[in-house]
Amino acid sequence: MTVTADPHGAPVQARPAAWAGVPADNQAGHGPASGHPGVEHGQAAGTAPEARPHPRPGHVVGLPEYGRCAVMGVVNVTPDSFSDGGRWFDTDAAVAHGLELLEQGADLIDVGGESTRPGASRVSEAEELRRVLPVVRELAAAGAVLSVDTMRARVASAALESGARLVNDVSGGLADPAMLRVVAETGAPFVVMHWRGQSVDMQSRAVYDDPRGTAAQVADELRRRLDEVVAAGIDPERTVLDPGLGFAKTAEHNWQLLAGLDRLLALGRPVLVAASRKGFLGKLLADGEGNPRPAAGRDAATAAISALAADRGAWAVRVHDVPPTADAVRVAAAIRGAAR
Ligand code: PMM
Repeated sequence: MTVTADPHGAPVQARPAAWAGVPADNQAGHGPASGHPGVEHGQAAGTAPEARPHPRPGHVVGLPEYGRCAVMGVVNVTPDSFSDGGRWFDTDAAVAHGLELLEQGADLIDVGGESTRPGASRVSEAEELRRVLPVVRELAAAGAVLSVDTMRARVASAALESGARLVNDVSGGLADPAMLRVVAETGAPFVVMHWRGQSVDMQSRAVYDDPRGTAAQVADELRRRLDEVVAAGIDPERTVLDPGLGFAKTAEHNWQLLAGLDRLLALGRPVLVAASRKGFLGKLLADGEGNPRPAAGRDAATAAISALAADRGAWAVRVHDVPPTADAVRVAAAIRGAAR
């Protein structure tokens, strides 16, 4: 890895040596043609200051090309998710909800059978399979582009066989030693989220002490994880990075990560932002007595983050309430289009 100057003041990590052979303009739209900060927007002496660039969201091999920030709608087939509290626990309700999200403008649907909220304990593999597979099967049959939100290799492989296209592992392959091999063998695209341990005690690991800031530290840890993922045989062109908002992060860390999204984008892979309804939004929007705003009242704030993340060059945003985000990413795309 080498570090080059960024006109916005942040060091830019060059792509990992493991995939240095890939031509830069094939790398997720963050190559010379991408408009990514630090790659082509150096300012020559004596010229007018440059406008803030609008980096492209990039492309993930194995998934459709969206041409703007994609909208990932969430279907939690769980009785206990903080965000939607078991509303889609029943298979038929989950499938109907997935279809509704597609109609509302979701580009892909993320189906999960295990809650990862802070303090959550694990469900059994059998139970996770029971929750997820029928929903994946039915939504795939309806033509949905599906991702499976799982930390288990067996759930990932069964979901891929049932029609899922993307594996969204919040542990980035760390929770199950078989995960990277399964993903490499199937050739499925893979979300590598920043993760420091299981939800049950992850908040004790919310310690970031890098003098360059939280985003720089998370980006370094994600880059190392990406190197390991690629070394395990996963095509780097099929990877997506995710800062893991709320996972071993305080509210302040989440805001710092959103402020420092460029650090993650500079790793040269598409970035997924999943802020939807999370606790830091509840805290921001607390009432006069300091009571956090309940999850159901956090959708406007979520849509605001969707617009901002899309403008910054996020590949996708993962949300529970699709309509406002479907509009937000289109607004961002229109502004980006007009800026060209
Ligand atoms: N957060 C949750 C679940 N899955 N996947 C990715 N890639 N990134 C995240 O931040 C993430 C995730 C927890 O939220 P939920 O329980 O509302 O789905």
